[in-house]
Amino acid sequence: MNTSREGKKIYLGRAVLSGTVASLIMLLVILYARYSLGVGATFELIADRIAPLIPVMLFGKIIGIVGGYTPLKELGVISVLVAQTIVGIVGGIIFGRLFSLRDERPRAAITFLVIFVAGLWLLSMFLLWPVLGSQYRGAPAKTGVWETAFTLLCAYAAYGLTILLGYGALSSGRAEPEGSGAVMTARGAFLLPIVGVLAACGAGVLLRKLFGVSTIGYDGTQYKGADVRSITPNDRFYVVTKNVLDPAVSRDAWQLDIDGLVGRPRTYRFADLTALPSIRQETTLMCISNEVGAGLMSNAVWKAVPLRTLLGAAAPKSGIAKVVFHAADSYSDTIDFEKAMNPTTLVAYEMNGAELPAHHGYPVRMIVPGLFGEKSVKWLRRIELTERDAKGFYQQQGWGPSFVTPTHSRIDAPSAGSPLAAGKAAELRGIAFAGDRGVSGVEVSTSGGTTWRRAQIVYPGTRLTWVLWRYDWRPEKPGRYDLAVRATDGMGNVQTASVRGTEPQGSTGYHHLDIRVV
Ligand SMILES: Nc1nc2c(c(=O)[nH]1)N[C@H]1C(S)=C(S)[C@@H](COP(=O)(O)O)O[C@H]1N2
Ligand SMILES: [Mo]
Repeated sequence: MNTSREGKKIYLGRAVLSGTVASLIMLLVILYARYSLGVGATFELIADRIAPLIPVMLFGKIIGIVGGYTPLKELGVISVLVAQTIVGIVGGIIFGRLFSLRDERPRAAITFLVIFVAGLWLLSMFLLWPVLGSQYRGAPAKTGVWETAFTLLCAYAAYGLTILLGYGALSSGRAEPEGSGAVMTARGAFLLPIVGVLAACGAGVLLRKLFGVSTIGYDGTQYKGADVRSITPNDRFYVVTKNVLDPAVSRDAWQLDIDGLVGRPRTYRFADLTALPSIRQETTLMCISNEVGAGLMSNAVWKAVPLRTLLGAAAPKSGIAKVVFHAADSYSDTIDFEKAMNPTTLVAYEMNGAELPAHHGYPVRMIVPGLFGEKSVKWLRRIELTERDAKGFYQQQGWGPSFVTPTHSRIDAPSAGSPLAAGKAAELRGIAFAGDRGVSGVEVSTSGGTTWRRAQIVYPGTRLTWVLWRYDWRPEKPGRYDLAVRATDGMGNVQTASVRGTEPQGSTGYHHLDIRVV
């Protein structure tokens, strides 16, 4: 009685131990392939598979609850790591149970393990199919699919082998007598924990390295405030990414495919692309998640090949509805064919005279003026022409349907915290942006919007960029003032005052600033 209960405990202990160690080995394989080859890891693939299925309003709510996009991503990674370990341990327990039932060759246990490993792999292939092509070194999706499939196979097989090792089933080929799951072979008892500790150390080292280059350090970087300049320096350009680990594309592994409904599918190496006639175009980008007054917007000069040059060379067939941009991180977005043929829609490879920084899409990204930053796909890898009404990563959540940038304006100076002196001149400054419609005027109110005065445009930019404005104000009396700003776009339409949140079509309303005059 006592011994069998004891035996059960040890059987369970052994099963959990081998399941845990095997899960660690599996993790080690996955992390190693991610770190050294840029193969998509489970925690990225699963997140990328699930994220587009979350309805936009729920997505916003979840982000609110967990305190931001970055915490949500961290939670996602941790959940997947915990879940895959639990699955691994459960596999170990079932194996152990079957193993301890037999007194000959543990055939049932081994059969189970083979089915478990193969089944998990097939299930992964099936469920993760749409994102298996992720390849963070920038290799084509076809290569990515094979690499991911092979890596997962290796990882799961390593898991299975570790379980076998843990039970000595490899060396002895013979199970121990019934009930003696209690007696662990001396070798297994000794080896398994050591293997576990080594695997844990290895996984820890890789996780730390990956954490060091993760997007947690820079995702959501804003550009705003008193020192905003007309052109945003590359290292201060706002950053938004769906990833926990951004692609680190190798120019040599990279190619750009143009396919779908075309007469002449095309593949460009980087040198082929840069050999084409290029233009420099200043364009401001803004994220759809940019709240009124926020800094998820920046302006740069992009060196690029107009997309229509590439589309023209591919001989588009008739009936094309959408052009889909696919990226190395399995991100995608779409624009109408007509917009794609607009001469200002660009395939860009330089930003402010330098090669594209890694965070901004190295080596090649889209620049789509007039529409939210979502459409300006980074780490571009494939352009697909289709007659379908294809939907992009965020579009699938239900963002949109319009992605046209509404007119935005912002007060950058003074800052809300610093009081002004009564009777003294103060300079109000800020930006205004109206997608690809240009800004024809900016007005400032120091009375919460009851009266408006014209601000001076100090940097006019172009139709595709923001403007910088200033306004000299001499507050006469001490007190609290409600400053506000509004812009008029190039079509003569005054920015709407109606307040709208970011989901699902971007925020609107006037930026107000509460200023104390003393
Ligand atoms: N491949 C890829 N492209 C992407 C994204 C992404 O996550 N992956 N994010 C998009 C979003 S939401 C925005 S707002 C812009 C931001 O570009 P930036 O980081 O260069 O400012 O990139 C877009 N392109
Ligand atoms: Mo965005």
